[in-house]
Amino acid sequence: MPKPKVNYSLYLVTDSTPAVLKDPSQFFDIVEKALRGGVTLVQLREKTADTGEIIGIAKKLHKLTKKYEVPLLINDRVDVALAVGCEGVHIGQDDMDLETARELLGDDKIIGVTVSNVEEAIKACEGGADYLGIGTVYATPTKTNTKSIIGAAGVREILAVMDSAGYYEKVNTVCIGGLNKTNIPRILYQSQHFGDKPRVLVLNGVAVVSAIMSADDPEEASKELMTLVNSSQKFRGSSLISLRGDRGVLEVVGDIIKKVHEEKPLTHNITNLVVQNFAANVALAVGGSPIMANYGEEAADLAKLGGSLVVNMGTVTPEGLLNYYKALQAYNVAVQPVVFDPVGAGATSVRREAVKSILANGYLDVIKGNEGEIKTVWGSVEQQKGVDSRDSLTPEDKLDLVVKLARREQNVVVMTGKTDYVSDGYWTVTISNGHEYLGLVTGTGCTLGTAISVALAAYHKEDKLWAVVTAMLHFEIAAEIAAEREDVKGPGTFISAFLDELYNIRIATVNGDMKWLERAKVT
Ligand code: 3NM
Ligand code: MG
Repeated sequence: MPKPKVNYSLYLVTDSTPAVLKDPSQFFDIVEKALRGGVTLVQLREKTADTGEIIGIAKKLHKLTKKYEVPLLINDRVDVALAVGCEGVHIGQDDMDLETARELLGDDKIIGVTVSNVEEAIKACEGGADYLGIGTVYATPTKTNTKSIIGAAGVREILAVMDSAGYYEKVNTVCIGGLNKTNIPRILYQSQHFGDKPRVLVLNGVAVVSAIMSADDPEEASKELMTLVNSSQKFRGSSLISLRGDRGVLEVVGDIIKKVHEEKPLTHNITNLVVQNFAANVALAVGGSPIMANYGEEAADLAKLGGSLVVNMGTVTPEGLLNYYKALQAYNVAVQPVVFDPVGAGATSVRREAVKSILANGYLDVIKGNEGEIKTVWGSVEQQKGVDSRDSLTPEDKLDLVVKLARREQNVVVMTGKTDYVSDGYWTVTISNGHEYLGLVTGTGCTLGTAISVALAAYHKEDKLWAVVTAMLHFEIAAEIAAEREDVKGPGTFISAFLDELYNIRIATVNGDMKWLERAKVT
């Protein structure tokens, strides 16, 4: 019999201890709901029951998993797997050794091995493991005797070494430990390893216990997790940008603005009270449809409307933070883009902590900030003066920082300043447009985030980087044209002229007039 083909995307590991499974009578019901919700692999992990009892449970479970054509593996107990005739086993470092397990089970069974470091990983690969369960990624109450918490960096290191040793293509990988809908997008992005070759190494899936076993609705929970797994591995950086220098690429700017104009995409802003009105006006002028809704509970409904989210922490509060998390998760689940504006990130310890928890709570498609803010998001501890920007890095260092951060976060990072630096971790763009009046009017940085979110809503599936660059050119060139107008005498008259020119650029572009783009100072 050939080895069953396994889809490792969403791997349910069962647990019937009271801390995880509130009502033991629900055990099979929960697993069946999870199967209906789309889990692709099931492991029976039963650490306390007697052998006879485990075999009984395993037989019943195998009937169920077969109905959904999902393989069943048994934790640790090769004897139980043999008695039941299921598809394989999962063994920990303290369980039966791989060689013996393989001898007993034969080549047509699946054997997975728990590994938490490079040595264990290579040993398991050499021993013929079918997949590695890499963990413990994050601390979890489900397993308290974990050896080490390895985080995304630990997973990445294992993938890298598997690749150099020639096992990346042969042995599958899932990660485990503390995973749930708040961190699955993040771990899947961050565990990616960029090889020297233009290739990204990724996990085959994620394994969870409590995120499904303890869920109020295991079917819905499984569906959500599956959506996150499927949507989280698609970011491969910009494709269009490789044509840079070619006029054809600048034409894409026109396409994106036209698409915005036609679709009028929703931009949901959770933003600070200083800029709400101005940001809504900018969104309208560039062709978006703004909703300034700060209550996180509304996000699940709004996220289904195909728009984007701006999380702007300009006036952060404890309650506000919870709203950010809720909204962020809702947009991640709906696979709609999120722009994070870490306003004043380095100004206070509260904001520095807020940045960390926002990063840990979901995937951010774009992070936009000034130099100080981007440094803080990267993790540099440096006191920022209020929300103002400070220029201290050299252009090379700025570029280096946005590339590093974009690689770490697997997203697009924008560092604004007199020259703006943009990167998706592969490609970089610098933009030197704009006008000093932008610095004399409150909220222009924040509203740039909103403008980006509009272009992103329309074009994130095609090319996130280019959507961001388009919004920035539109925004900054409008500022230049406005500032040069004769009726503009200073920051006050600038505001209304700026809104006019945002609108004028859009209408001109829709009518095929792209003269404004000749001002683009892009490298
Ligand atoms: N193995 P939850 S962590 C079964 O690190 C198991 O090898 C781990 O539970 C390992 O998804 C773990 O509820 C428990 O955090 C994972
Ligand atoms: Mg384990």
